Amino acid sequence: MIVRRLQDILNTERDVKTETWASRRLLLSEDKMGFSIHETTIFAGTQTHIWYKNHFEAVYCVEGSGEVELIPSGEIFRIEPGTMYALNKNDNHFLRADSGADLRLVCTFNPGLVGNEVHDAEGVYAAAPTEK
Ligand code: 9YT
Repeated sequence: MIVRRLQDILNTERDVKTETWASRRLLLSEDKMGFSIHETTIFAGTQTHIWYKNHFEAVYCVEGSGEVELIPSGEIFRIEPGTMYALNKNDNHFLRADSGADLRLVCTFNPGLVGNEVHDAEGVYAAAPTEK
């Protein structure tokens, strides 16, 4: 059994930060579960372009509020505590956190992330190597 606590991975290599978010990677591909789980903070008032062409991601909001805008349709979905969204079509989108408070999300990826991924210029994470 694997037990990990957020406090144990803060400021380690499993704590990946960019200008608009911090992702605490609790479970990764190397844990051999077939998916990964992260606690992600999207910083208040920011916008991130995301397009996971190589992964499916499901996201559950536990704190804060914001919105997802699909590209190119412009359709907007409000995100607040209790909302789950799943990018089952590798949906290209903007993720925005409202100003005033950070957005706190639990994110799961299939296939699991290796651990050091950050978005490239197109909002993509590189394909994970095949799990052994
Ligand atoms: C919701 C989302 O995809 N945010 C960007 C970071 C990502 N969740 C991650 O790597 O944990």
